[in-house]
Amino acid sequence: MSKGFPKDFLWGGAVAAHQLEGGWQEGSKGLSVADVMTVGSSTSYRSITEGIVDGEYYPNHEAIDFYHKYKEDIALFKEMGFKCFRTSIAWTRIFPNGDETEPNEEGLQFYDDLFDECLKNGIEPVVTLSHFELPYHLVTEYGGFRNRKLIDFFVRFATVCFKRYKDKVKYWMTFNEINNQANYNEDFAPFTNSGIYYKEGDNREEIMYQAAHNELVASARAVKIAKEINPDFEIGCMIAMCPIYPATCNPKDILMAQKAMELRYYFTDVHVHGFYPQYILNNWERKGISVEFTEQDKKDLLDGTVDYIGFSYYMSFAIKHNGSDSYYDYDESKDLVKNPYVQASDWGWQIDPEGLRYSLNWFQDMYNKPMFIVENGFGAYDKVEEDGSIHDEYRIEYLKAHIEQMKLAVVEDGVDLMGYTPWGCIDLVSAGTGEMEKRYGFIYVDKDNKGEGSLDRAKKDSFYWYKDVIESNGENL
Ligand code: BGP
Repeated sequence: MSKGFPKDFLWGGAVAAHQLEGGWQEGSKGLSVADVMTVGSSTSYRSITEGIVDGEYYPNHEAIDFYHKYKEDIALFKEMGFKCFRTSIAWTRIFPNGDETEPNEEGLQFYDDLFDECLKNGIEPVVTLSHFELPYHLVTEYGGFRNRKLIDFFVRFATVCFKRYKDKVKYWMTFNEINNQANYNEDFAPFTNSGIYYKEGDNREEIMYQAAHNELVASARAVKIAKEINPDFEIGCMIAMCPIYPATCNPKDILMAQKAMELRYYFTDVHVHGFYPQYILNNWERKGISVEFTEQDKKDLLDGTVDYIGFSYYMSFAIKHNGSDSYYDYDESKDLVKNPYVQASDWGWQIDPEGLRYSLNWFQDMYNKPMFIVENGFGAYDKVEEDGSIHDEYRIEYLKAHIEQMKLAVVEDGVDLMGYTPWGCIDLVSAGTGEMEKRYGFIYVDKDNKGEGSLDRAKKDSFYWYKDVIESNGENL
């Protein structure tokens, strides 16, 4: 039995390009779906259909200006002792419209500089290829990932990145939280990479399955090509993990929870095993869902299985049987219930550290693959005191409780965990709401929800706490 975390455990932090870079029109970057998002999640659908509207505020345009300030920020990550830094490559910096045949050299150069800066500081870059920042042109022109043409566009983008950074980046992930789109009841899911918004009369479920399939095939093809470019690459999938518990021990609730888990996590089966579980195929047949699924797709899925499971963990859910005859007629937005045993954040996210241990064990039991917790964190309002200090003990408490459970999973349960990168290690724009004031960082950034502020950086109490956690390899919590 191990005593603690492995010696080479990858402690670090995670961000996504669109949530912190800014520089939305610099270096010949194109417009992404994130660039048309306003503040307030309810505006997402309008934003995506209307594009840029005069007089509106678009938080990602400047974000926290990491595009110009990255050296300063990486120096702070180094000070905390980061072994790795997870970010994404903005697709629109490399292919501004997404469908060009030649990449944009200025964009490629930016990431060369960024990765060099990380490596110079002893920080290993961990890269997500698609993190909710699809070229907007691919939505307006092609309808997003419902269109199979996007498979080729993604593979081209991925191939360019693998070739260019093959000696700088070892750890990759294809699609961030690919399974978030399972909730097709949202009109437009900014939390997905699919670029899908639904219209009146659409068969949403069918469109979702097709888009998800196209992404899974695109991912598999990219993985296969990546291994040809550099066999030492480690390529993972990225799953949003919110375990769904049965609300009671009523067998109907238990079965409901099991089915809800299947519908939310079958993506992992396809990524890891290279084929669909039978319950999905049966579900398609029963509901008359037709997904274009070629013989070549079958081969590609098998040839492009992932090396590890990257996942985010923020919260857990609970579910009650909804009375319908089929356990497959389930709607996340209606059937989830409040868990009376846990507290929630100001945004209603249920805080459940044990759920992280449960998730690690669940993945281990289901897939027996190495895992990487690439997001975990506490979005909260922070207060800057008169002397400039920021006492975020609630964040420390959240992270400490989660790391404790992660440690139990490693030490007692023996799960295979590669690393831990808390989300939003520096304050950034919220993906779900566009707010700046839903903060996750160890580093405070002076900017508010309206875009006002100096953009100055400041260390929160959690900065010093996390530094000590890393230094002691998770012993001092
Ligand atoms: C995950 C995303 C991130 C991130 C995080 C927190 O779903 O991968 O991009 O933003 O959630 O969510 P939010 O920003 O809405 O608080």
